[in-house]
Amino acid sequence: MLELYHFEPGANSLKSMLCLKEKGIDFVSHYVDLHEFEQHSPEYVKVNPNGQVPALVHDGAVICESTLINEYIEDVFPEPPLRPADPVARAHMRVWTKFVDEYFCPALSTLGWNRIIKPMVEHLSEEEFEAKIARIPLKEQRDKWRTAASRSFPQEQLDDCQRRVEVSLQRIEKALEESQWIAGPDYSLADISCFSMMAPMPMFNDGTMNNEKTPQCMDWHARMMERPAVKETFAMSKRPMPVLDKSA
Ligand SMILES: N[C@@H](CCC(=O)N[C@@H](CS)C(=O)NCC(=O)O)C(=O)O
Repeated sequence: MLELYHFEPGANSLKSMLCLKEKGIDFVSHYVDLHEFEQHSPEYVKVNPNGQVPALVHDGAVICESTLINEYIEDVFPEPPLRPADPVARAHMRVWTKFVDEYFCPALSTLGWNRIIKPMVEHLSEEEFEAKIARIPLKEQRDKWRTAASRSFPQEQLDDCQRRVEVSLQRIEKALEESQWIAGPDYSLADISCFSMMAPMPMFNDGTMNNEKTPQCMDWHARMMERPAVKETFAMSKRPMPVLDKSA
């Protein structure tokens, strides 16, 4: 049996949901509501000791880390292939997924947290907030929650994150000028990783991703949105997109 613990089809949850859907694999969906802090519940921390989504459980074996979940899914369910067969092309594809995990996603995440977390926690009393923080297993995450809740990321750090997002988009734009999909002629886990970060970006309307600045990304995004697996994954959404506070 295959079970996926995930939140909305966005970011790292989207990455693994999309991989399963592309392969047509049935899975038991466990919705972990980040707005209710369910990822930090003692029951969920037993599944993923980092207190983060997604997590895959296959016949009792737990796999964490979205990119590694996708590699595992590909190993166990190789059809249809989402990795190039050629070892060099496969290595290049993995450079993309590593780039997303280490460079693109952390920058985007800091910008997102700066906007989203404060409205999520401001109804809590100080005691309630502290009780939520105390359940977070990783110190780094406790620190990030506190900083985001008080919107105290230094402006310099936010500017640098925005710069990194733009560098990421330019790099993806260039790749798409050279081939139909991000890691070459075939659709792969590289497209899934990048799209998981970029899916809502055209809607932000903040000048980062649009027809003038990133036409290839926009064309690729439209092609992604037409994929049946993408449509099925978004149909699993339970909440409307959070309203972004553009002033933050
Ligand atoms: N490296 C991890 C990152 C997972 C991650 O950051 N998940 C976010 C959602 S996209 C999360 O659970 N955030 C809630 C929290 O940290 O409290 C992966 O790729 O799976």
